[in-house]
Amino acid sequence: MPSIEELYALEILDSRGRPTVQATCTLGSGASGTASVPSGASTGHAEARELRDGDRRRYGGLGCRHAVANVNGAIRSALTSRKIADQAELDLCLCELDGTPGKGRLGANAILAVSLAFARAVSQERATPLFAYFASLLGTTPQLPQLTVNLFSGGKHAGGQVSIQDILVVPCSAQSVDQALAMVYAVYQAAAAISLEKYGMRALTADEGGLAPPFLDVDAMLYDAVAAIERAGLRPGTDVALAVDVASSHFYVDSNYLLDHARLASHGMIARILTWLDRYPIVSIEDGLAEEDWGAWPDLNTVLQGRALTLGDDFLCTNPGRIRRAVELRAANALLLKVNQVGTLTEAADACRLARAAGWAVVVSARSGETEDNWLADLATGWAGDFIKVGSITQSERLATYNRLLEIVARYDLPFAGGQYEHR
Ligand code: 2PG
Ligand code: MG
Repeated sequence: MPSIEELYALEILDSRGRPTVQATCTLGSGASGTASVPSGASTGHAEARELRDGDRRRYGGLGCRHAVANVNGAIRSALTSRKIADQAELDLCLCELDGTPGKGRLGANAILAVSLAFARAVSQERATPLFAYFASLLGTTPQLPQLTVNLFSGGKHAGGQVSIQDILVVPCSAQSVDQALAMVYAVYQAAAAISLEKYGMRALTADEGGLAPPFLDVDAMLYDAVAAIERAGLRPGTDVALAVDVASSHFYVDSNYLLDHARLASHGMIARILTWLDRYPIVSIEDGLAEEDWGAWPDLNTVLQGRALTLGDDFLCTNPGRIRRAVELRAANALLLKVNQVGTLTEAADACRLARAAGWAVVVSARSGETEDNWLADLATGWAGDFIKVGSITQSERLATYNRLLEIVARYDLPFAGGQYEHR
């Protein structure tokens, strides 16, 4: 049974230059693990609460000194020199110590840093790779995920030149992570060339490294994505399909969707999504409706059935209660899993378990604010995610995760989840 000898946190910066929390956990055996916490920009209302300092003179109020002080103070005092049976006991202790439903007292950022650092330390103590430790939490057989890679960005990740947030490419004919990355590279280069020709844009990128030319509307974005696949010498839908993060909560105003100069009610939004599906090889629609538009989600799920995944991000917030409700209502069939939306590994594992029990697909996702920490690659592999969503292939905070996937491929003989979701 591990005991925590020392806990230490510090404030570091994420890929947007905003503060976040890094923690190191050292066990009685001397094994030690360090982990850093990501942060979102297009966040759901039901997400666990990051603790930010609120002092506008420093990082516009986004400092994490209080969260760090909570790790080095209250959390350290409660946990050091104490035997901890396992991850579930540690995470429960952290939740009880916080005592609020949203983890806003100690901060979900402080709590997750400790939850992850403990996981790394225990995996080191057991001399197992981190993905194997994660797999042991859920009882899964590790598997490498298929990639979904950000190509074009809009919405909150790119200054809102189009309302929707991301068009991603899914290299569905790839037989390995390595082949998938090489295909994505070819499409990304073709997309950069198209952006230069059409919009005179150098490859200036958005928060996650996606290209962000001034598209006129969503159709222009999807059209160029297909053109990039073709220019790369690949077959749209057969070699490379598309996934869309509509992130529609962020343009849902007074029960209407403000999209491409139109004002759409829920059924109008669903009809619009269907026109995209008719024209482009789309295999997944994320947050096609707003997080509070519960009544319309089952209709969306029905019309997408057999054509594309109905993927819930802000809608579900990796929150077991919301997932249960969505399963009952048949409101989705895929979970976007972000550990920091819920705040501990154990609660994220519960969310994953619920989704799997309902027969849903699972997409393990990074945040738009990331660090060089690569634990997400191990999580997606250990929990046998169908897909991983990391962002684009051009920024080191994203490549840390892709490169860790390549390392796992090279060192361990694991199956690859690719090939399951070809466009039909
Ligand atoms: C999303 C994520 C990742 P953010 O909406 O899916 O792309 O963005 O981390 O800003 O919530
Ligand atoms: Mg999203």
